[in-house]
Amino acid sequence: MSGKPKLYYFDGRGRMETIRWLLAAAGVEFEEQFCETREDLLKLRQDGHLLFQQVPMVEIDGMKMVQTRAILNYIAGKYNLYGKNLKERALIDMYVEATSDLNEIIMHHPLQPPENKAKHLASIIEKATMRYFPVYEKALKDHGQDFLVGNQFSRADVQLLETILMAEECKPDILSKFPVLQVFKARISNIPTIKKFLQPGSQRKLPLDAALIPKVISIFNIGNE
Ligand code: P9H
Repeated sequence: MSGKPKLYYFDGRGRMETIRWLLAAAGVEFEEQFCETREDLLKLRQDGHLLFQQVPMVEIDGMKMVQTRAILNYIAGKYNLYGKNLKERALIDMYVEATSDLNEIIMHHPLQPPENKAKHLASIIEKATMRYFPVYEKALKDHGQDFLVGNQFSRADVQLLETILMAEECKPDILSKFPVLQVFKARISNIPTIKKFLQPGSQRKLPLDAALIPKVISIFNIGNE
């Protein structure tokens, strides 16, 4: 074991991408083992590596962690991205649970049947612009600080930036009515660790595309569970 965290998932975003973002933002190098086939997933199960028979799984500090939120909480705590006290953590949790809700909708968009794509995209844009982004725009405007919580960099900033970029892939001008978020996006994107992760050639994954979708469907037996 190299001491670096090792991530077990398929070679794409899905539920592992936010974990990649948080490790990258913390400046932590990590290794990856990709499930290319269903056999790869079944092998991880047979070898007893998956507590609930599911990935993402992250080997870190001698643990085989599963459950995305549990993994994110551990990384945020370990690398001081979780606020200075319980109240800040509470606010961070409210913010990241909301970005996760929007992220969850966006990450499933590529897996939508063609006849449902347009409606699903419309709901992404509606929720982003009417429910979630107005909250972050107001919070940043009201306190005028560089970061969402406690005037210091936290997982809330990382996960909001990730979700903003995913939403912009759905609708490039989705931030047109959010001037403060536009400035926030530029500021957080220029943090050295994140700037490096946004460079081509990093371990950041591309959106699920036509080539990868059938592979994901076969690995996880989607639709035949
Ligand atoms: N609570 C792939 C692409 C986009 C979105 C989701 C899945 C849930 C957590 C095998 N893992 C399709 O559903 C694949 C979870 C973890 C847990 C899995 C099975 C998923 C996907 C792969 N499915 O937050 O970690 O749903 O292992 O038998 O359940 S990810």
